[in-house]
Amino acid sequence: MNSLTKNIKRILLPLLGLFVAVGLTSCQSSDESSSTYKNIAEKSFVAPGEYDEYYGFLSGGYSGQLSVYGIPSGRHLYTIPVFSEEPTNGYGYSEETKAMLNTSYGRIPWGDLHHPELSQTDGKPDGRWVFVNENNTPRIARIDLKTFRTDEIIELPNTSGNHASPFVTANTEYVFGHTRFAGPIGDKQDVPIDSYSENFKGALSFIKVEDDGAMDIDFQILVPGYDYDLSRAGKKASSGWAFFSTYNTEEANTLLEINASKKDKDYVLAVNWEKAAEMVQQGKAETMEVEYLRNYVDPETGIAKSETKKSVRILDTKKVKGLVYYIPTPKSPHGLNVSPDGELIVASSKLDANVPVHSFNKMIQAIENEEFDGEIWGNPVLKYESVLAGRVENPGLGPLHTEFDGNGYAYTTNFISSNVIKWKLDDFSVTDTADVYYAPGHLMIPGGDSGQPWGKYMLVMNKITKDRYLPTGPELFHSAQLFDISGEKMELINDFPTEAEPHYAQAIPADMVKENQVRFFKLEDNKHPYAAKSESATKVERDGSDVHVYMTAIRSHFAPDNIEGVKTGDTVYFHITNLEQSWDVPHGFGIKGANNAELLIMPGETLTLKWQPKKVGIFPFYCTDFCSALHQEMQGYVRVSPQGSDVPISFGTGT
Ligand code: K7E
Ligand code: CUA
Repeated sequence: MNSLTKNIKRILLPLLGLFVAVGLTSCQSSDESSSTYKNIAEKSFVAPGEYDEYYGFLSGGYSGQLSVYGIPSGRHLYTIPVFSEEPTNGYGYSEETKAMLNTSYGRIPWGDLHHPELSQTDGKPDGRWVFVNENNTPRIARIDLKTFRTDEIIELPNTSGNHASPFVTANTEYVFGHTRFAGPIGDKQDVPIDSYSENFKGALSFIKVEDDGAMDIDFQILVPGYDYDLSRAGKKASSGWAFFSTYNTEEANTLLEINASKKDKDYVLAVNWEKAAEMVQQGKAETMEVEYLRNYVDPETGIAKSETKKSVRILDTKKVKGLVYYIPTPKSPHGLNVSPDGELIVASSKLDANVPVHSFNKMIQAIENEEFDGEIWGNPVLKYESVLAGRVENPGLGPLHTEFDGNGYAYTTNFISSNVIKWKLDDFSVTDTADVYYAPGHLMIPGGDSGQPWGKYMLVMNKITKDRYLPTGPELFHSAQLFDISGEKMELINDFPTEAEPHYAQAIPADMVKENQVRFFKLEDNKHPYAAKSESATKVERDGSDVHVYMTAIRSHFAPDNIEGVKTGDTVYFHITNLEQSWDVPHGFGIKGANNAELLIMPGETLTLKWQPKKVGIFPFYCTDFCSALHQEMQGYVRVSPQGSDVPISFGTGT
């Protein structure tokens, strides 16, 4: 072997070794990735017939509804109608539910739902209710988790765009919300838009929640006309306080994309709600005349009612001091989150390079030591450096929302850089970054905004789905991506489309809700005034041009199923009682030409469909829910005669 050959060997052999090594590595990595996928599949797979670990409640955004998903499977379990009519079960169409959508602006069939928030006891989600906000025509709804039904909707006066809402205090003493769009408050409503700085204000609403869930506005706090974006209650050390992010402290009324981004800092507004409640108790609030509606389901009859409220108690922070403090916070913060121990207040400054984290203790000290930096309406602006606990440096671009895992870490979404960072609460260092597809808004860890997170899963809700699922034309659902966060690294384990646009979500261990589920309503408890609790109680009664049909449904017929004597110009009310007394036997009711929807009637329940026949003829009705082998036989006829006809009312089965 000559020296040349030796030299070639010397060079080539290691190279060959390198190739082999590279080959092996790539081989290994493909083994690794397939085993990774197997792991992932195991982590989110819920076998047929098995139940998910968590109920996830995802806002439906502009659908106005709340979607229920199983976590970790991503299975869509149900959609709870809240602010929008729902043809699936006749919510908003039946006479029993129509009033839920009443407002002081008239009846509104649609809403924009952003934030679900579970009720809490001792700072921990308790599984009683979930509250949701309506962003457009300001309302807060309460959903009962025994029935997954909307039981109450309250309107917020002096509010436009109820976005910083609906967050609860540690024992659900209050659910609160804040106006996003400032506006004139009080008698003087007809003002020039450019008189913003003079006339526009903001109002925070504190809504008292009774033990049975009933809500009413206890008081409002008047503050300057900024845009209030998000909020959370304090907890533990900081309970008694609530914190709100603001933008547009420039008080611009046009082209906000430029004009509301001018100032170096906006504020986090710290509100001592406990003190405010005391002051209201001491009679220090003024009473303002307003008009707002409270809609609620009468627990006896199951029929929704509206009541009009005429006044609200106001604490004006121009006059009442010691309730609010302004914490300077860089660049139009969006998300506002409080750590599980109540000490850290994270405001995601969406236009800043860092995420500022404020300290509650430092805030209290700064108040005591009067470390102030000016005032607003006579209320102190605290020194930024005096309150700042630290910064998450270079978190990514466009930080929006943060949640906590209860194990010393926080997770923040970056809208622009399409990722989530995991960072340490003790030194604000970033320990992991995970890409998401694509622009994330909120993220959710079960209990992750409460005093006691269940830090196993994290759901990230993204704005742009693009190539994640089969295309559905120009319009796409948004995506939710589930991560396992039990290890050091965030691991993507599931990916599923969501209804409309989920903003925020909440989740709770399934056992805390599952056992309390109502499976059917007891017929003996049915106090509906038009219930027919047996076939012998069925009848048809005329009252002027109103015709009331007391009808029953049971597998597999309606009684009565032949009705005559109805005339054009009549208003017919079909009051249908489902006589079944076992789980999962709903009956449906649809009639040709009805201008509303079907009814889906649960066992033991009575629901009413209003029908105004406009044409003469024979109108079939039928059960819309495949309830039994003879479901197709579950049908009947109404004969409609001309207005002046003398066909008498008659009804029956099998005459
Ligand atoms: Cu960030 Cu309305 Cu809470 Cu959407 S909001 S993301
Ligand atoms: Cu009853 Cu189908």
